[in-house]
Amino acid sequence: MTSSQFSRKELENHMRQKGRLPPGQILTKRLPILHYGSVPTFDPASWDFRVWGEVEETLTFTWEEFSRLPRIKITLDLHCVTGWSKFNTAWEGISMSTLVENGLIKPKPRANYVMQYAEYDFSANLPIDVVLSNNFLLATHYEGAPITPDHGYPLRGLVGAIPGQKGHKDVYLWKGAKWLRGLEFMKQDRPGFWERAGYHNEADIWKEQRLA
Ligand SMILES: Nc1nc2c(c(=O)[nH]1)N[C@H]1C(S)=C(S)[C@@H](COP(=O)(O)O)O[C@H]1N2
Ligand SMILES: [Mo]
Repeated sequence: MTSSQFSRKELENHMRQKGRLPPGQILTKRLPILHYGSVPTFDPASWDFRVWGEVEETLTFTWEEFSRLPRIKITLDLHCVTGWSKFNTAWEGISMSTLVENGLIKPKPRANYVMQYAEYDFSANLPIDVVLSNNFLLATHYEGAPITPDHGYPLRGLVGAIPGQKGHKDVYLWKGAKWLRGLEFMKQDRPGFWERAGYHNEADIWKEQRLA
């Protein structure tokens, strides 16, 4: 099914039958823009990406260094806590599990959680196993082009459901930080921006863990 030939409702029923529509969600054809605050500007000369906390080595990447990291392509179903789901979205970016497998990032054994930090003090926390699974990406491209400023250019944390695959921990979209600037590996969990504002810490889409 391509989304142009069918009505929104037909596509939604199809996804429900396939078991891909989580409880309480409706299908949307376009990708909404949602965030707190304003859209930051990107300056490649001053931009950096930091990795710190429970890691063997603290790292700082320039934009030039970061752009040279190997990228992969993945397709994800995105589910927003406000009730919309956008299916089959195509992304490109850096896989955290690849960076760890390559030994570029070396989490300590006691690293259990990861905090994403973005521009303007936005943050989002996740268990390390979610960050290292196939449904989490440090995304640079959406639908074949660099992510637009509204959606997180030049880099965002992104988490979604892999179409037709259960068994990953699937969480709402707020668990991926747009305009991402760093990752802190942590022994103990801490709430991020929306989690402190009352959203559910775990955010499992199949259990409808929206608010705490
Ligand atoms: N930096 C930052 N990232 C953020 C947010 C935010 O407020 N600031 N909001 C989150 C929420 S609540 C959602 S639903 C998604 C929306 O992503 P989109 O605008 O690309 O659809 O971004 C997430 N990442
Ligand atoms: Mo959201």
